[in-house]
Amino acid sequence: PLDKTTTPPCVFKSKLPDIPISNHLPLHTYCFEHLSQFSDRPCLIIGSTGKTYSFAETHLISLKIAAGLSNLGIKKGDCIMILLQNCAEFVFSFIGASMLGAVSTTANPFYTSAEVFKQITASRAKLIVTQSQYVDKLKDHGDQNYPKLGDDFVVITVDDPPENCLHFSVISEANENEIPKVEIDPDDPVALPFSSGTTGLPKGVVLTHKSLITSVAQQVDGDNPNLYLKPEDVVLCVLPLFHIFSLNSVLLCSLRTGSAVLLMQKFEIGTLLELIQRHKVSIAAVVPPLVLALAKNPMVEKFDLSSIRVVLSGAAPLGKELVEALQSRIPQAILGQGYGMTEAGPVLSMCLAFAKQPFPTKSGSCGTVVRNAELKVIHPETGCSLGYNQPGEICIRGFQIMKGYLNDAQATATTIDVEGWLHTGDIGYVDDDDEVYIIDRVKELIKFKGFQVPPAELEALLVSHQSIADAAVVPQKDDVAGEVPVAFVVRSNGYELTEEAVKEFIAKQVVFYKRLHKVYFVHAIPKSPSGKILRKDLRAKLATASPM
Ligand code: 4UV
Repeated sequence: PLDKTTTPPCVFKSKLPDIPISNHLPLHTYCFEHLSQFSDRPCLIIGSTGKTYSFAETHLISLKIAAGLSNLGIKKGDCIMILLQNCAEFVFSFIGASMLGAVSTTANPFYTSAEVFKQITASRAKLIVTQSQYVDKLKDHGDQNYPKLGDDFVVITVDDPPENCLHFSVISEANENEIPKVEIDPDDPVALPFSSGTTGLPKGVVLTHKSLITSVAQQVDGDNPNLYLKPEDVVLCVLPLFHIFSLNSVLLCSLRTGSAVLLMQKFEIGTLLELIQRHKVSIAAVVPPLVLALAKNPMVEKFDLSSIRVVLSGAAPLGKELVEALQSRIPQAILGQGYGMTEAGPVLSMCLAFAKQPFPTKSGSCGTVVRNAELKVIHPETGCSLGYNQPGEICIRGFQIMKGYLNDAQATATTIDVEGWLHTGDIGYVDDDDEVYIIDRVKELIKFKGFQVPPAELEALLVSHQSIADAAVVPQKDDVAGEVPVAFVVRSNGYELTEEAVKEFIAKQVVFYKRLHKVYFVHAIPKSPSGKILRKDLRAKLATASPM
């Protein structure tokens, strides 16, 4: 290996030139900067009803929300939680909070009560926007340590409010002229998604106005945008907005470019195909399991998908064969990938075939590093920067990356080094054509259909069981989900414990995609001298026929 101290880093850049980026603005001002050019065009289309909100309406309702949130005592710097499936109220709440200088933390409404409370506690959310069916999860059920509905946070529901909750109209019908004047600094936080990053438990990822504007601009701004979106485009929003992929690359990018966002609450293949055909969806942001469905499901043949011009897949590795299978069904479309990580703001690289003046690209690549950013690949052990075609850990630098983890200076310092490089925990390389390929992950993270499954969270739950002495959770390859979590468990002496009992113990406490798919009982968990679980050894064991 090269000597890090004497070798200058090999830095990869986009093939697109850097551009000036208006990242001194507040996020909402930037997103709606060109509003007057398309104010009457559709901004949000509700898939289930066909109801449409124009850009002017979306902007006005968001202003009202800002005033309404302020009336309820939300101030600059406060945090609200959005606990919703995709819907117009999600968008209004996020933008409204931004207009007040407040921060939105987004969470999966399918989370268990314990999972939601961890995030409410960590983010200190003062107000939660949700649906009545999830309100039960927001009750403390006798746990003294939990923040209290009513005392510590207000709950607003988008449908009929249960007892002690308010209806969304309380904020959406406020007077937009009553928004207090706020000064927003580009370095103020605006979004707080949670991610476990390279190690440990989920942590709040502080994304500022500057970071999100930079990321959106890297994708859709400039004379030759990397991701060319037009006001005539209809962008599919079936991926959940509580995840940064959909929030950033679907919603915020579309608001900026004047494209319509077609909101779908959940994925169901028949409904999806019908909506693509009816609304002439032109841009589809997807994850690999959705590519699988579109490529293989026989129903696809019955629908007209000729409107699709771009399919952007991300959040997990996408196989070449799958790309070819889908390409044969939608020959007119450009299929490519984006590579993102919540902490990276999130986009690191994007397919250059999506550009206004496209570049030739190869299937299997995750695109080229976005403009106005630097990417390097380092040797995982020595930290030396590597050249073309040499695999190593991918690092990224630029104004788009997170400010840091919320209240966790130590985790921040291990992820962003003193020179400002964010270390992804992904292993990949850059080929001769500047295309990025991800081939492995050195971090703990497991990805089930693109959803994060943090092993540390499941391990903590496992060892809280009285019959479990030690445990480790690692990914196992799966054809449909990509990866599924499986556990190695050491029973406490003298206790009978079945695989079913362990699975059930976990299933009760976590959202569906964190459930264990297999439990292997072992005598000890392999650890390094410093006590770190040797995950590589366990993954290697899994790859053999009998992991025991
Ligand atoms: O933190 P996270 O859940 O974040 C994401 C974000 C993904 C994207 C993708 C395209 C976009 O345009 C966008 O805005 C956001 O997934 O998980 C981060 C980890 O997921 C893996 C990789 O291990 C990241 O560190 N991952 C993400 N994209 C890809 C991927 C990909 N295209 N190929 C392989 N792995």
